[in-house]
Amino acid sequence: MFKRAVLVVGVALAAVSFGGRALAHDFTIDQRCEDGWRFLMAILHNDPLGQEFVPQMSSLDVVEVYMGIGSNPLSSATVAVRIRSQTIDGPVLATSNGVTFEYPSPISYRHFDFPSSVALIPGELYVIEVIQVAGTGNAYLAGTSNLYAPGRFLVGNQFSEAEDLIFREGPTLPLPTRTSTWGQIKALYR
Ligand SMILES: [Ca+2]
Repeated sequence: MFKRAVLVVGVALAAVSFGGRALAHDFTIDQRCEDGWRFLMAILHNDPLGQEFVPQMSSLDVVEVYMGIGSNPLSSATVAVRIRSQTIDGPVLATSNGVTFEYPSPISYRHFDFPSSVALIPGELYVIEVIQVAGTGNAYLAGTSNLYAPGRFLVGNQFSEAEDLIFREGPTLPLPTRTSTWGQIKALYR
């Protein structure tokens, strides 16, 4: 029991020390479009911006999008991700925690967590909408050619069959479970 209590305290301290920053963690990737970027799209000047996807799993906890922030050294941008049903103006099923990026934040996979697990119906169409909720920095999304067949890239209420955003999404990995025999437990206290 003591060992377990120490472990829990350690995790709590680690969480506090990261403050409000998004802490990337492992998750199971369900849908993905991964590539080097071929175009960049500033959120503030092109919204709404999104990407259709068709999950094969029944929930998601994480969306990662390939993005960065340019502009000037004094700028920052707070960005969040919405999950919508069917279309870019469809019902909002969930909104992720906001993540603030300070200049310079080079293009890389940026991690967005949701306050609670988002229930999805496998095979249905959903949209990842990326929004800039605060800051004047130029947060931009990175995309590529049409490498994700199940969905389209959405920009300014239009869609593109020729391009996709670079993204990945899925549920958090289940915690590994360990089975202990009574003999192993007794051995800890000898
Ligand atoms: Ca596509």
